[in-house]
Amino acid sequence: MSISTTRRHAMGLVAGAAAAVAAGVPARAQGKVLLRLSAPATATDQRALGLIDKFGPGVASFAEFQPHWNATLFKQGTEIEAIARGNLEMSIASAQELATLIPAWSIFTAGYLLRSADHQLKVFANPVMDDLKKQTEDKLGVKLLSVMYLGKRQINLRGEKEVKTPADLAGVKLRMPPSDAWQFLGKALGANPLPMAFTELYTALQSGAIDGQDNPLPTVRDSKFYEVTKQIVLTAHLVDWNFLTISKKVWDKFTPDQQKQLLAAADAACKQARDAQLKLEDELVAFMKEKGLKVYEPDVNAFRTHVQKEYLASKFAKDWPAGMVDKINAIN
Ligand code: KDO
Repeated sequence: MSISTTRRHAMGLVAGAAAAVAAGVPARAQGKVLLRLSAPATATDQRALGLIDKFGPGVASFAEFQPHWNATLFKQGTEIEAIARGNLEMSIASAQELATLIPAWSIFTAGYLLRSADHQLKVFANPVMDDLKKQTEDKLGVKLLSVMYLGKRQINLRGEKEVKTPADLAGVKLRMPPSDAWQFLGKALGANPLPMAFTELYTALQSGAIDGQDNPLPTVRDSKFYEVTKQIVLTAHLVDWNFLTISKKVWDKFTPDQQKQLLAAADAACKQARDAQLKLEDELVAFMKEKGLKVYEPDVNAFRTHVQKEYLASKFAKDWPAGMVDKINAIN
């Protein structure tokens, strides 16, 4: 039985696409590489806007950037595994999720270590990070392209009781993202931590299933948590960062020039997001007060002392490379 030309052509396309996928590189029309990114961030978050405005266009000549926001493609914390299985090309990773796979990353889940967006950039570019980056590439098959400033994490509560020290958080059901390192941070703050995905947060605050959460002010505004909470406690307990990541297998298939363009586009996207987040952090205390929230300045030294004591006595500190805390503190 003869096979029609159309069918033969279609079978040729399928075979070609299958070969490309087998090589671990998603096939695309016009020879562009598909770069699917999955993240729990919303499409209006500054990190998303930076990637849409700068990263996608910056690599458009050889790749198709396809972002999936609100964890609609992969659940928060499962993206690294999806990349390892070849089902995803990019993610916005946190040190806390990397720490579940490479324990030494937990050094960056410790409160009050990173001091500012500028300190983050200098630490990320410092040789002190080389071994962690190499382990992440070699063991997880993930390359860190650039650092994303998430912001200063503050405590955001449904209750009205003023919080001055960690003792005031005793018994408070504080949602933290789902991983050991995150849960420990909640405990180190003095609260009763509960694991919950970011996408469930608004409803849980609205229903009272939790007493509060922690996130930078831009996130509190972007996800409208101010509608279902009553106060912000300016602990600034973690100057938080994420990493724009790409599958090492996909990265290795690009030419040196394409890799240069990927890095430049990643840095441009992260710079746009960082500048926007910093501007918002300056403006949003007034915004939260206008929305009727109390904004308290706690005894930050009491929080810093308590959190650092808890971490240094914890199992996490045993996984930290010798001398790394001092090296990070010495970066100015
Ligand atoms: C969160 O779940 O609270 C968190 O802030 C953790 C971050 O690492 C990051 O995943 C962030 O959520 C999402 O990007 C949503 O902003």
